[in-house]
Amino acid sequence: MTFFKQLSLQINYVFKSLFFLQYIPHAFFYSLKRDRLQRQYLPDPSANPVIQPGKLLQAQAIDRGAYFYFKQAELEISFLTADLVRVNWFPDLPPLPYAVVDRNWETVETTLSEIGNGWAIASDALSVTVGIDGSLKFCDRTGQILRTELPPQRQGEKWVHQAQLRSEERIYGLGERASSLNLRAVKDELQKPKTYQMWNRDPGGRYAPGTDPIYICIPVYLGLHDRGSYLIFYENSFRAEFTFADMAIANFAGGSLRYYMTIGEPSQLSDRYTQLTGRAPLPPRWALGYHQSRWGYRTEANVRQEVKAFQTYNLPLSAVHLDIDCQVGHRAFTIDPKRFPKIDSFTQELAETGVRLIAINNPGIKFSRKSNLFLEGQVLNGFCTYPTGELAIASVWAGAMAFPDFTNPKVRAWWSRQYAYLLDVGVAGFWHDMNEPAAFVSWGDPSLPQVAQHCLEGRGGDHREAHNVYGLLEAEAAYESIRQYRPQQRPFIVSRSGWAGLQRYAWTWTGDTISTWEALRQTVATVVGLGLSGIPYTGPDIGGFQGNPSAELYVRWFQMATFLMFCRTHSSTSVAPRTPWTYGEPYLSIVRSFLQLRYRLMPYFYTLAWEVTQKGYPPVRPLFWFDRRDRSLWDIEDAFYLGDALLVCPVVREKERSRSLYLPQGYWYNFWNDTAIEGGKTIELDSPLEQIPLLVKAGSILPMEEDRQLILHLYPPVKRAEEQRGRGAEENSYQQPPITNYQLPIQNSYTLYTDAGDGYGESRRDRFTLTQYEDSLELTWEQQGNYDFPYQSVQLHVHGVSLQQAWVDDRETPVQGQQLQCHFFHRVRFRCD
Ligand code: NBV
Repeated sequence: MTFFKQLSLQINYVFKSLFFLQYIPHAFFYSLKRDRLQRQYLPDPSANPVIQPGKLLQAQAIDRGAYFYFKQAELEISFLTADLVRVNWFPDLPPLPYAVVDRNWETVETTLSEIGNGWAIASDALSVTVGIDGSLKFCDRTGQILRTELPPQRQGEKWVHQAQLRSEERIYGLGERASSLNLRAVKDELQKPKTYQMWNRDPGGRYAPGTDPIYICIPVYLGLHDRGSYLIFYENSFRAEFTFADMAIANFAGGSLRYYMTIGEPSQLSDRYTQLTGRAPLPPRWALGYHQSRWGYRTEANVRQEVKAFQTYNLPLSAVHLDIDCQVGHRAFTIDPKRFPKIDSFTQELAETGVRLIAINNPGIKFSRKSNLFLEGQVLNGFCTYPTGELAIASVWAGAMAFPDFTNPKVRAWWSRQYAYLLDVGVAGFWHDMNEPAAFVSWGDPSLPQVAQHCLEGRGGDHREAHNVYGLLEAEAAYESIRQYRPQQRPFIVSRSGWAGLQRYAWTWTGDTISTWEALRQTVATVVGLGLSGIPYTGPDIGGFQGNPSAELYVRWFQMATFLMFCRTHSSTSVAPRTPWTYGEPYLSIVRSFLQLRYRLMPYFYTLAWEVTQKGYPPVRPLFWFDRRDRSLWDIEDAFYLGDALLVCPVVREKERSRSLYLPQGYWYNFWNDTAIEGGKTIELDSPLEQIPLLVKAGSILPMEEDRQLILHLYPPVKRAEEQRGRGAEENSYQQPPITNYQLPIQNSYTLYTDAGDGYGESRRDRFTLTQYEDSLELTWEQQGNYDFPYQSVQLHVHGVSLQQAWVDDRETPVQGQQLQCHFFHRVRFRCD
């Protein structure tokens, strides 16, 4: 960076810091008040005795399960499916159904039997043993114990729940964490196991690996050990703390001890969890493209210039995000008409070039009688209050703000209506920021006091319960708004905060991370952890939010984000503007090639999005996803699967030009040069600046598109014919070829999903099955659905074997090198060497 550039950045920084000074007095007095109110009104559970269930007195079979009477507690165990149980201890404060979606669960047969020292309630997949003291054991159908729980403890409103962890056990999830992927691996400064907070938090404009909590805390985790894997979700939004040492300890400030336990392979756990909390709907296809953002696009002219540069540099672009500087005095639902004078035609002009405009919104409403929104909110009685009855007012960007109470259904409906005019002028989606909710403070928790009052659907309660669902309910209001005002378009919402179920309404991004190599590495674990917590659409600010990444760091960050579902460059107002061309050559060309690859992979991305609607699998997956038995995969947090076919190994260290990876078992192809590699061992992979290692699982059919042509890349299941064995076709899932005793043929299937890319019209599923015989390959095609095939032609590209001849529906068709050009077919046979 030149001296003058640095100087101007410094000046900018000083100027911005001065701007922040205006908030200091209010933040100071607010912090005092928050603490005072909490001292005065926060219940103190330690004044109560610790109560355990006591002796089990009686058990009774009920529909789907059993009910147990203890001396000092009651317990209901209900099987929602054969492998998913709901456990509910009483007395409790029933949770509001914010996370769990209504569903008519299948009927389950259960049997209740008395055993040695308690009772067992079982389906044919899972049994729960209830000890005489209230301890529980969860076993699979073979009798393997997957989890052992101690009797719960209740103290006033508080619940403590403990389970034994096996020594090798790994724990993943808890929403969005700037932690290692295995949450148990982390120790604090005193080498004690780290305690994870369940309290959505704005870390104040920047965070680094280790910061906890951050924006999305979800009380769900996946346990993995030698005997199997399970997932537990606590339906309790109260402030809580989780620790994982010899015991897993969950400590809730209030609410219910109601939780869901499911067992099975990691994919089954995601399937069940998203059945319970809902699946992400299909996003508009454009949203899977590239997004450009910056806190600093102040005018229409700024944005126009940026979009033009994308065209000049031949870089694809799908959306531009407008940050708070597009607003009038940082107020919600505003776009300054002076600086965006023709927003209506501007959004249209952009849409003609394929670019959508996304507008930011913060939940706080300017506390002023000159603000209509404030007056409306007051008439509705719709703002959060202190226990004294006064409005809870804290400083955020627009100054003193009142906070809409999204736990009030009337407020959600009112909020929904506010999006309408922005939709009318062509804004294509919304970006929810500061919705933890965040407030400016001088010390302590940067949010509303824990004792702030909420409607909670009419039953009433305080912020300890409502805080974590605040962003979720705001997202619900926005989602409903877009569904109502634009019924032909799929909503696109990005929310910084949220809770279990956020996936039903919104995407998220990983927030204000610093621009360091460690933060880049962290992103992988954070995104994978979010995926295992049910949130499939996420990605980082490419290059980090706070800081000026070097060209190399930006390129490496970009290369990784190319393979995440949400791909967006964004940065703070106090750092140098950042775009793919900021660093000149050769970086620009590298970024361009990755962007173009992402757009070529769009059919693959889009089909993954469809798979999310069907099975709830996170598209970005940990390496143990397909093989939880291989312990070497449990701690890998610098590589990930994108779907079934691709294994992505980002480069997360400066100047690294080759990197090692423990490759999961089976056969793999190097995407860049088709070399076949056998897994089950650690390998070294080249990673020149212009590439990151990318592997394709043998047996995959990888769809790409270019100029209205569908290109199916075919990767034969195994390299050498004598090492194969027969297997059945599997829907979009790769079958691991065992290392010995192979038999031909091997079959793998891939279903490609297509539709109009937006709206709710017809769709089609094209199912391709690749079969490997001794010296030939066969590809068959079955079509389903009424949407017209959107491609003009199909190209088949065979990898890893030398293509000699091909027959399309029994007619010999010339091949060009490894490729074959065709259109519809039922069956193509390839002779290969
Ligand atoms: O709206 C400004 C920023 C935004 O750019 C960023 O992405 C958010 O995470 N916002 C936080 C508020 C201020 C952060 C210091």
